[in-house]
Amino acid sequence: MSKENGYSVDDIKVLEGLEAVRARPGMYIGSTGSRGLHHMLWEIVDNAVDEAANGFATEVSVTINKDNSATVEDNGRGIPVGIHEKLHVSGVEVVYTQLHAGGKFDNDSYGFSGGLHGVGASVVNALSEYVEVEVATAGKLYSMRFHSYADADGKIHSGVPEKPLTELGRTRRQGTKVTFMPDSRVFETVEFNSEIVAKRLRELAYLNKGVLFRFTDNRVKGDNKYREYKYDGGIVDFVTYLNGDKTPLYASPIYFSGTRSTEKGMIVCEIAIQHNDGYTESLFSYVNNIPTTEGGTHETGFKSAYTKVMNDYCRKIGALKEKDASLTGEDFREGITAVISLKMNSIQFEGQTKTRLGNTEARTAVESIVQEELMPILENLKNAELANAIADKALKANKAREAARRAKNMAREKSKLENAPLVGKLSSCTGRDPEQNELFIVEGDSAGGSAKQGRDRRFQAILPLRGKPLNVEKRRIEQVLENDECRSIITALGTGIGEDFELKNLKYNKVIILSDADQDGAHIRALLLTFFYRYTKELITSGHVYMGMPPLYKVQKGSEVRYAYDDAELAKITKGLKGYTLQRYKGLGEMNPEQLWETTLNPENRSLVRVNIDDAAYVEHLVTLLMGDKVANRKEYIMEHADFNKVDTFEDKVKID
Ligand code: 28G
Repeated sequence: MSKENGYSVDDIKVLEGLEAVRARPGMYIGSTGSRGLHHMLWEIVDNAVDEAANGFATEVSVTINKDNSATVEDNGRGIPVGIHEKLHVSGVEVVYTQLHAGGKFDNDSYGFSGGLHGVGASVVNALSEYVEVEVATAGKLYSMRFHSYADADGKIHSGVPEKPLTELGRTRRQGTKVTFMPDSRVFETVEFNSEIVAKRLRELAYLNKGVLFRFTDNRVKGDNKYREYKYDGGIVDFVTYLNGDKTPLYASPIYFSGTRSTEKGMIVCEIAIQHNDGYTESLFSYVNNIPTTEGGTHETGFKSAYTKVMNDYCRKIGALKEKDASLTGEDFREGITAVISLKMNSIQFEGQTKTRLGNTEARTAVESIVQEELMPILENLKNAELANAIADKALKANKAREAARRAKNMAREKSKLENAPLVGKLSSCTGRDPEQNELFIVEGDSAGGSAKQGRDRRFQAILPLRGKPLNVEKRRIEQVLENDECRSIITALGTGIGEDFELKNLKYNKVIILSDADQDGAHIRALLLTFFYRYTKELITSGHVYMGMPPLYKVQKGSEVRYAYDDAELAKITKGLKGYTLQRYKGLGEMNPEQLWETTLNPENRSLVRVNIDDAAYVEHLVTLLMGDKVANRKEYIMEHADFNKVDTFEDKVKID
């Protein structure tokens, strides 16, 4: 291959580099599952977004093609087509074959708008069956193709140029277009999920104001295949959207930004804030467009400076008197919806999922930007209404908490809870190994009864729920603790909730929600997930929460019984089958204990869906949509998604068992 296309010397090293990616894909893209597959797409999209962030492109288009390959296009300058001085190959080839030092998942330097793009392109090339790159620049169109193939010995050569960059002719376009086919020898799945792609593109559109993102899914027929996202208000629009189903306390979000130069380079910070009349804190932070779900120094900096500025303001307007104690950060963040977006160099990620920012210079920079920018906004007479609404809300929050006394009460309440005998609801299992044990939270007493009889009591515990669990969205923690259904869940889990949550005390490896496949069941599921999301988030992020999938149909012919979990499966089972009876299950209660065991409880046959918070912003939105004030919205949503089992709201559609 080297001789054939005139490549030899320099390339050998390059190819070895790409083969290292093949050998350990996880190091470079995190995993070879659905996440890793999508990461490939994000790598290419990032390059296009960088080009836009640098001010050279205004549009980024993503297309999922019929054959599951993906095409990304931008209208930027185009990857350089000139010959590289030292490597003697085109810029395109350099970008797609030179492995940047270290993998993204084992080192900590991500670029920031400053020309680092191309970092992940070679990784994508290494893990693709083929990559086609088209560059339109200075009136000319160029193209180049790379492929991965197995040689006679079965050895795989990755990301090999088929021939050098070729000039195809004249064009009036400008920019870069890349099509790649993820290699099915690498990935467990090669099917892109259009909801995941759409969500991410929408998020990128909010984070990169004014850039038009187009998304086409050519696997879909009809008018559903095309969407576009463009937000001229950037993160202000993002906050408005997040508050969309809530009642904001003032008309439009507060927005400010600033830059600080540090020893390690520039830090650019943008912040948008708007309070609503609820009690929860929704803070979403990003660094270089990457969500920092676990927070970090930038969030710490924001919180401390925000609390200080707000207290100063309250004193200035006399809402706090000299003798009054300052309000806490939590008081000021009750009902807050805020987005923080940072751009900086050499970012360091820490934490369990490597989504916490570690750079200390980010804390100082954000603190100083908030201190400098926020006070003038509050003091501007045009904003008096807004500033007073925030002060008022915090004072109320503080009062409601009744500071020390409430804290004491709560401590007492909690220890009561921990020692509370179980009031006959939970049927615990006999095994004492949390690793093996499973907790089923079952809708309704009758299904609960069947589950109790049908389960394997050695490792399966059953907690039946009477009626609907509390909607925790609109409650303070004290009320949650007073609610019987919530209390029995908390007691059963053993972890505690909120700030006291301790994953190591979890008594069950799997917490499985079992509800009917109808609207009521969907509602109960949403209520429970909201509860877990608000008070035991780590339970979800660490992958312990599942949804049980009861079958929808029973097909019986003579003594042979088969179960179908969806319509497709039913069609498969009944194809060519004659003289059978079909029963549609309307609820779990219709199954007897044996059937329930066989279809829903038995790890050998059942199918579980793991609940996963991939996109906290989206879940937040959805939880609000389903739980918040605006009942009309909620109805609409549920009606639209009558097939709630399949809505990928919280779940990754992975079959676990
Ligand atoms: C469509 C799919 C994804 C891209 C560019 C533009 C330039 C570039 C890309 O340069 C080499 C290394 C660091 C500067 C830069 C063009 C400067 C001048 C570019 C993309 C040179 C990479 N003219 N557009 N890479 N850098 N779009 N979209 O990949 O020093 S990648």
